[in-house]
Amino acid sequence: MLRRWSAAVFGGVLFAAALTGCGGDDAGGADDGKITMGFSQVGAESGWRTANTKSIQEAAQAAGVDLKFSDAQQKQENQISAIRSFIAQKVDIIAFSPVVVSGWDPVLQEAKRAKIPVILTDRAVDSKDTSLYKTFIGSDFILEGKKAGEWLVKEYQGKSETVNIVELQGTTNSAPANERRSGFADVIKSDPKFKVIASQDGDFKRINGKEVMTAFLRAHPDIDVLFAHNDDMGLGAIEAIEAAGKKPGVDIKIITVDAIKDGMTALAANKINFIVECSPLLGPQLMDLAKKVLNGETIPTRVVTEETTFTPEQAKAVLPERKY
Ligand code: GYE
Repeated sequence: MLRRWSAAVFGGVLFAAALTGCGGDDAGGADDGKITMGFSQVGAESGWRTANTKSIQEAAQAAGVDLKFSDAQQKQENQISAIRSFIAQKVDIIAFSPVVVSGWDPVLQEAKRAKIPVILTDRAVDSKDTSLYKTFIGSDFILEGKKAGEWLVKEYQGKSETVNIVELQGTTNSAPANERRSGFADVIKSDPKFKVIASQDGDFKRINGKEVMTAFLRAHPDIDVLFAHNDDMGLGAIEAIEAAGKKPGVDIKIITVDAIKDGMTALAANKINFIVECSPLLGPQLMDLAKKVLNGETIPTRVVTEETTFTPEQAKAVLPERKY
């Protein structure tokens, strides 16, 4: 806990000096000069999430930040109670990755009243009042969806037959599911040959990807393309496709998002055709911005992660050095 006020007695005179611009009056927590950050993570639903958690924990340690980490198991109510508990503990700063976009205003107002600054990481909220958080660090999910769509348009250039697409969506009402879906739809609508014949929630999990794809395959014998909102759902779908006696990447072309090691391995093996990168390594930037906020420095209200895309050849080239 950082002390907001420090009192010192010099020659019988009492001075009170403001040390930092950090929020929250001092109470509870040790006066060890350390920043205390409460972090509410979405869960452990995917390889991306595991890498993101590791990045945040390692960066906190490297930055000397005392991290109170809480896993919400993909439930908004767990995130809300974690944030309330961080407020009660009078942490210096709260960071969280909101599982869904809506329903955050009341708890964010509570943090604001307690003068505890909030940073959004990875996923956005739909709050109209942007004074409820200091900044939002993470990817441009619309752009990711567009990149997926652009690859498809190029892949089927010059062909006129209908392209039947199925979509495995991330968690319903989460920023990445909403935005990857709309970015993709925006690009493919330019050509009526592209038809999304089924689109369903797979909750960003491998097991759900397998289940939903199994149902898709039963209902639609003529699937040409799968767009999965993350690698894990795509990897689950590959199992379903193989179980149905089809060749992933050949009979059904597959596009995914994230570029975690398992996804890149499947890409290099030509079971996935294209991956749009989404970087989970947000920890160092988060710690840096948290320090700046607590020092009263002005920071950008949006920090966008830089990302690329991968073909099978590119995956082969980078796989040996891929850390996550
Ligand atoms: O793509 C997915 C994870 O919010 C960007 O969440 C993140 C997404 C990521 O479960 O794998």
